[in-house]
Amino acid sequence: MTRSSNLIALLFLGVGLAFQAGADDSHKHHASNEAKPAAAASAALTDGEVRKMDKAAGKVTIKHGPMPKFDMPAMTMVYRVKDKAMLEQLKPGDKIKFDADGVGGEFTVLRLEKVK
Ligand SMILES: [Cu+2]
Repeated sequence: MTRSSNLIALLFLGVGLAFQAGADDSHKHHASNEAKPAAAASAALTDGEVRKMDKAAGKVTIKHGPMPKFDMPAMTMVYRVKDKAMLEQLKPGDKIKFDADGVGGEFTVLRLEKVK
């Protein structure tokens, strides 16, 4: 009799813990959502120099500095741009700072600032 009442007590304890775990999960989820913008904002921009643009294709060739994010040394390479309008302000030789990411398997410039 004592054993079975202990078992019932344990079952209740178990249910209580399950409820608590559920509450904790939603809290964590909320917290990680809040952390996202901070991580994006802290992403460093990479230095680069525009070599040439292909406005029709929405691509730009950039001679860029090291990109630790991609484990990439300094090099010259072609990037797709997120928005073709980003190319309107550029001309070969422009110094820029930019952020890129892999989008659909292609390195894509998400953000670009001219350096004066
Ligand atoms: Cu590169």
